[in-house]
Amino acid sequence: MNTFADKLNTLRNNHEQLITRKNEPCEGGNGIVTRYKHPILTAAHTPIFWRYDLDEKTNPYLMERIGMNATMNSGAIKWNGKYLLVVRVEGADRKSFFAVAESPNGIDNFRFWDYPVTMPEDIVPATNIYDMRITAHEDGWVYGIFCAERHDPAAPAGDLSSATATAAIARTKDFINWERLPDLKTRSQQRNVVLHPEFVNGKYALYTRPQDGFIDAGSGGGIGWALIDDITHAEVKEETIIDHRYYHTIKEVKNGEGPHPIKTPQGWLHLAHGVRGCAAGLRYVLYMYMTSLDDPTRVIASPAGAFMVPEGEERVGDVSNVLFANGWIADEDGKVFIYYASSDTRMHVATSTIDKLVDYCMNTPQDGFRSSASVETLKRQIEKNLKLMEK
Ligand code: M1P
Repeated sequence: MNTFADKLNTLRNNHEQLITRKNEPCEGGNGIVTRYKHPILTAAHTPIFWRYDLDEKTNPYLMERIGMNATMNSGAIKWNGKYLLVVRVEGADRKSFFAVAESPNGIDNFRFWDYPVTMPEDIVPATNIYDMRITAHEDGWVYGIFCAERHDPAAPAGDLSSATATAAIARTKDFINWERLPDLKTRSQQRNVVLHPEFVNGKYALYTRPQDGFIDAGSGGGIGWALIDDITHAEVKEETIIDHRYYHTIKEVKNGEGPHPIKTPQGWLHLAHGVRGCAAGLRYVLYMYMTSLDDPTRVIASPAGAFMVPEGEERVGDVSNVLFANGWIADEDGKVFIYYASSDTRMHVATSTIDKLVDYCMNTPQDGFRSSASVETLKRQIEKNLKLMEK
């Protein structure tokens, strides 16, 4: 019979093997991004000392005491030479919290810091917090904007599902100590709110996602933009929709900004998610667009369709058919690490370069919004290629 010490040893060895496993690029693909063979973070990557009471006296069977369910939707930043993810960890109790995991190379060997983030509360405590977007702002602070979910105070008695989504704001200089600022004041509910890294006209600028209800974007229209006078008492007074939703597209039902855009000489490069409804439920895919450096509210490139969709095992999980990204890192050499979650369950990385992503945005045909327009676009490419192939 295995002793407690034997079992613990096996647990530790298996865990260490998992988190130090080398990741490998997948062959093939569409030339725009390279996916990797293994997820970079799963619930099983969380430290053993989070999940197990390691004291034989109080846990003689060495059973898990605090289950972890998922590691998903993570903010990302390069910090002191390391690739840092602020991971949305979801416990077996369905509560999400933030925990930092770091890797020396951005594609494997992600290891969680010992303690999760202790996030101070706003005046009205939130039930659930998730999906942090990280922005190292030019004011010198690193901001984390995330969703704070609370039970809807207007819900009729017995309705234990209706909730409200609010953008919560915190800032840090070390990812350990966080200063919580008051939640964003807005007319509508908000999720997927992201801080632009630079001042615009001397003000903080936010990408927003106005929504009619907790789930329903409704009249929200798409990804919005708002200038904020004072980030320590942030209020959206005016909101302009900059990236609209359209009928019969991948963002027909909802969309939302991913991480903050990357500045390139050709414009701001954006990663976002788009949602459509189908018989299988909501389908979440990633898409890209670009905005002008002179006027970040002006869209200058809008490639049609999805940039990445759930593939293989990515399609299945707690909430199947979902890709969601709220973190990416652009290295100085132009390599881009895209951190995405699949099906609200696990984290992956895909790599590309700024040049390729700009090329993708600028040279992928736009949506013509009708089948006949798509056929005309396709015919133009075929005609050009056939002429080339004749030569
Ligand atoms: O379950 C899929 C996603 O649903 C929500 O996305 P959105 O804000 O676009 O509605 C969020 O709850 C997100 O966390 C989740 O991954």
